[in-house]
Amino acid sequence: MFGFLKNKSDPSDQVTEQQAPRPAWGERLKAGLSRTRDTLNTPLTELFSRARIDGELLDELEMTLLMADCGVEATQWLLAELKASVKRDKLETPSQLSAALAKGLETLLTPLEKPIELGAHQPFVIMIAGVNGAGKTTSIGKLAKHFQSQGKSVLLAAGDTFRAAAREQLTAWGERNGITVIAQESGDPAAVVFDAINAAKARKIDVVLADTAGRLPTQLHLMEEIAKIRRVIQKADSTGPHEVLMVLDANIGQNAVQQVKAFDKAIGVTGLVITKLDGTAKGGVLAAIARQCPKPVRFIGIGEGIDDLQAFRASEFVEALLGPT
Ligand SMILES: Nc1nc2c(ncn2[C@@H]2O[C@H](COP(=O)(O)OP(=O)(O)O)[C@@H](O)[C@H]2O)c(=O)[nH]1
Ligand SMILES: [Mg+2]
Repeated sequence: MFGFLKNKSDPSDQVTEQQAPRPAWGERLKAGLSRTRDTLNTPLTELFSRARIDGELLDELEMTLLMADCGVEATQWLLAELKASVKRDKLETPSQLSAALAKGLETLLTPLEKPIELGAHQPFVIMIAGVNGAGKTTSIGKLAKHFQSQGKSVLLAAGDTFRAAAREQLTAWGERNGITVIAQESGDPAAVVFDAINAAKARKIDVVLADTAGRLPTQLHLMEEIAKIRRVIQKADSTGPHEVLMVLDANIGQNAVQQVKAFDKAIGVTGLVITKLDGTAKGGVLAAIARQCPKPVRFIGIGEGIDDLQAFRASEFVEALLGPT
């Protein structure tokens, strides 16, 4: 259930790891986004091969964008851009619209492209939040490796104190990868995170990644608990947390907007990780986020492997979604 965090005695993992080198990120992104890509491209190919641009074509284009979970607001925005572009650039054939759509989507998504910048603080404290199963713990493992590869030292706070198994798994994984994991038998996640920040200060660690248990925005006591974790981080380091990273499973589509708003209200979300873009047809949710709850998309996840999480780049994303095969 944990992908690379799985118990290493599972031989299937090791076999795949030792096989032929994996394709480059761009290729894997395209493959990962294939379900959203198909949802868009099958109708778009037909639309863009028509003889002329008319109202019917634009209506069908609208439906197609909605099917990929772009949401009403982003879809209206994209259509308005396209209509303006038809006039301004004197587009005549539907095939010319194709490039205009890609350009519009890139314009929409580019403001979300704001990579995380460490360095201003040491330790740089990153608090992770989200609902159960969104991919928080897995993403923490991937992020730890990502920061290590940039020469940063990393410490993990096992702040999901609800599941003992999760804590043990994280600790074992940390040991194998030379990453300190601060965990406690006690049930108080705020105390774990407080200890972790102090340990990181004492050891001059660059980045603290604080895991938290999953919770729904409707579980008010749990939302209050996570707000408390944030306050305790601030007590341990008055400049922190330096990033409040919300992890979202792309499969929830439009629900992402309400979730981001609710977590933002409770803990002040500063960045997003969108996981499981592989295997969902709802990749358009990034467009909805761009219009309805714009927060920097720091990373996107396209699989369970340790290197299946990378920084979000709008042009690369649009190319993988709408570019030639
Ligand atoms: N396909 C796919 N699975 C993922 C991705 N990220 C996480 N997962 C899987 O989602 C499941 C839940 O992840 P976990 O990190 O335990 O979620 P948490 O409850 O938020 O900590 C695990 O099986 C992960 O391997 C992703 O980008 N793609
Ligand atoms: Mg977890």
